[in-house]
Order: sequence, then structure tokens, then C-alpha cells
Amino acid sequence: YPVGIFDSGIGGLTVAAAIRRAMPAEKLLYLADLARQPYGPKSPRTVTRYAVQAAEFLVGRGVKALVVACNTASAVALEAIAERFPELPLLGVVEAGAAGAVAASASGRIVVAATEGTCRSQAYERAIARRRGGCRVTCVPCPLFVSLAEEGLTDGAIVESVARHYLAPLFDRLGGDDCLVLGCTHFPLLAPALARLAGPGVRLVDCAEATSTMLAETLRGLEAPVGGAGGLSLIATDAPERFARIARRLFPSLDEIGTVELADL
Ligand code: DGN
Repeated sequence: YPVGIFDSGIGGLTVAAAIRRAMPAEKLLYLADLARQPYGPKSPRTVTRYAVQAAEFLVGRGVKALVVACNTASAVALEAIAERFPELPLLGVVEAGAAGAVAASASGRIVVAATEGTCRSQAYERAIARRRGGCRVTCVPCPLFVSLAEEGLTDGAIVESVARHYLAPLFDRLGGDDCLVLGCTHFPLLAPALARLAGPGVRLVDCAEATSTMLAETLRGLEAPVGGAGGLSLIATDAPERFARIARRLFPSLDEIGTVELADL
């Protein structure tokens, strides 16, 4: 059985790529809800409805575990998915990002760049506080980063100017013991530009590796994949050819990106 992964678009492939590297024998089934993106500015009610439908679709395809590779959906809809599928092993990227932040920030000063929905939910503040008291967490909504990544625009003058627009005052204050959490799965695609602007020493934390480690622990209790090579199958709710084209360009390591299936939820 495959592991199901979903995001509103291309961002969750940062998580899928980390899982492919760490667990090459696993089959992954990735759903990009392109017809209804972005999730970031939408209300918790709507994101929850979309996320539960995405989960229902993937469960219908027989997944043995589900990774919510979208911070916005993890922040507001994880409980609703767990209630709908109490038996399903379920992971969200916010917990992984919070764990990475606490490990990376010696000073306890943590800036989280995320979507509006993730910031509004205060899920990072809560998840970090559960792990370590006394951290100073600032969550900054950076919604345009999502559109830039979806366009395949990941570096250069436009990316730098949008990043300065959102983060310049914080870049000035961040020092070597601080960290910047890429609290949206689209944002690691802009990591080289963000690292340059944040300055030397500032640690960038992305949820992909930590999520992949958490998944390995979750799968340890389940049946191991039987024979055959693992792989990645992609499904999109709109514009599958365009998605395939941009995914191939941004994720050269995912060399198995073939045809993307079109599906309605
Ligand atoms: N990639 C998603 C996240 O991690 O929050 C959401 C992006 C979006 O749809 N705005």
C-alpha cells in the first residue's frame, strides 16, 4: 500500500522528495489540490473541508498512512481528519517544523514565515511552547511566496524584493543563534534566496526532513513494503500537464515524474 501525501500544490513535493530519499522502497501517492489553491488565505472552515475531502480521496485509493504536507491544512484540519479516520496513521508538517525550530534555535528566538492561515491559527506558537518554554516566536504571513513557487519562480530580483517586503525588518534583527522556519511547504523552494537575505549564521528550518523522520517511525509499526521498487505517483485536481512540467524542473531528483493523473475530489 502507498503512503498518501497531499498539499494544495507543488510545495508538498519538498516533503515527498525527502521521503523518497530516506525510504526509497515506499510507494508514494501525491495529491495536489490545484483547483482550489491557495489554501493559505482561506478560512479554517473551508481549508478543513478541502483537507478532509483530500484525505477521503487518498484513503479511497488505499493509502496505509497519510502525510499532510501543507502547513495550513496541518494547522487547522489535522484533528478533523483524525476524527474522520481514527485508525489511519496521520502526520502533519507543523509538528515536524516546530521540532526542527526548537532544535535549531539556541537563543529561543524563532521567526516563522508561513501563510496567513497558519499564522492566524497560532499552531506554531502552541507546538513550539509544548516542546520548550520561553521561546519568542514571531509568525510572519508571506502569501506571495506560494504564487512565486507555483510559477516556478524561485530566485532572482522578484523573489528578493518580495522577501524583503515581508521580512526585511526581521532579517535586520536575526542573529547567528536564531532561526527562520520555512513554515509553508512551498517556501523551501525559495531557500537559497531567503538564506542569502537572512544573513550568515541564521539557521533555516524546513519541515521536510523532520516529517520524513517522523514517517519512518510511524511506518516501523506497520507492514514493510513487499518487494518491487518504490515510486511516486502524482494526481492533481487541475492542470496536470502544467504541474508535471514545473515539478520536473524544480525537482530534478524526482526523476520518476511521469504523467500526472487528473481527478476531481
Ligand atoms: N503549501 C501550503 C502550506 O504549507 O501552508 C499552503 C500553500 C497555500 O496553498 N497557500
